[in-house]
Amino acid sequence: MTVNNRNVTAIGIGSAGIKIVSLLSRRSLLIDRYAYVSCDEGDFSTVDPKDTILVESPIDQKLSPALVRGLALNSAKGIQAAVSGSEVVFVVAGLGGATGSGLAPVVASMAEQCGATAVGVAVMPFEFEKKMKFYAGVSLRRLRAAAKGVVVVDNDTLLRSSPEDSTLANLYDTANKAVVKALASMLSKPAEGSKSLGMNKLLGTVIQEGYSLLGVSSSGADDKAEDAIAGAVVSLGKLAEAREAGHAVVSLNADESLSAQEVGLAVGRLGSIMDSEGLDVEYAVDYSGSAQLQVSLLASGFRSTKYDDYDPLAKVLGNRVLDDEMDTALPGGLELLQSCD
Ligand SMILES: Nc1nc2c(ncn2[C@@H]2O[C@H](COP(=O)(O)OP(=O)(O)OP(=O)(O)O)[C@@H](O)[C@H]2O)c(=O)[nH]1
Ligand SMILES: [Mg+2]
Repeated sequence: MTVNNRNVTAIGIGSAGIKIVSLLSRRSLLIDRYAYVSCDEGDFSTVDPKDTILVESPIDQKLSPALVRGLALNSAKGIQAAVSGSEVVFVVAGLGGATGSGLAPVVASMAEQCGATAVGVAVMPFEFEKKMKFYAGVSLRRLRAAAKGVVVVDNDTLLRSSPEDSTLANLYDTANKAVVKALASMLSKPAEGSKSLGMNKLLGTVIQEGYSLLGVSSSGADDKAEDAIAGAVVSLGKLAEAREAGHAVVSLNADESLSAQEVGLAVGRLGSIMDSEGLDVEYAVDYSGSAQLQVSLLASGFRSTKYDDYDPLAKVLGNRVLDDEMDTALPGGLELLQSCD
């Protein structure tokens, strides 16, 4: 039986996407099936081999997102089989490398062609990964065009301390824990004593005009609900104008020391903290945490973000493109090549 009667699939793509989805798969969430796609077999070391799809790539060529997009056509059948029958497909990737940036938009559009609602989860590079920004920006634009909605997660906003005193592996590890905690809190199954969000409210927030951004924060202060919510707003404020948000979901993970009244007041004040009058807010509370309250804030409706600058070509060209997409240049589109059974 599927949870929520939705038949939900999560697909991890590339090194970061696979790590994040494999961590999610160990939790009990509103996700029925998991799959993993990459050009690099090494990415599959922690997942069940039957859930993997290897996109074969030539050994003598440096991969680029464009090359990977082309190579994905050879794996179309496998990708379609992974998404077929799904009502919702979450496509999770770190953007900025070749594999995730190339494959995420293709997998999202294949999922849509197979009748699913595709929702991207795009992890954006750390500020110091400057070389990754251009591919990340271009891929985010493509992913937003291919999927119904995209949750953008910024690696920098996931860290509590500065990156200077840590190895890259540690940074990724910390960021993964934070993003998995946030996504799991929003995709949790209904449980006794907690207030879960449910797929409809989550998708209702993500599938809106403009960008959807995920911010996280925590607090152990006396007024921890308001303190942590304000902290999450500050983290989103580094990416976009908080006041542009029209919809938001907040999930709080704490222990029994968090009072219902405190939650009600803090959530009720979110609109004024974000300076967004009429902000539509949904929330979830889970008491399985600790005295240190963790808040995840997903807000949508942002017209522009810092990522617009990652892809300067898009600003110059507006809606025009330099060259047709291979798939749109075909007389009947991509469907002519492979149909979804
Ligand atoms: N949060 C998090 N981000 C990661 C991790 N690994 C890489 N990233 C980020 O994700 C983006 C893409 O990196 P990768 O996932 O390594 O790239 P890939 O998709 O495997 O592509 P190639 O290996 O270049 O073919 C980069 O901007 C990194 O900042 C990870 O484990 N966790
Ligand atoms: Mg990789």
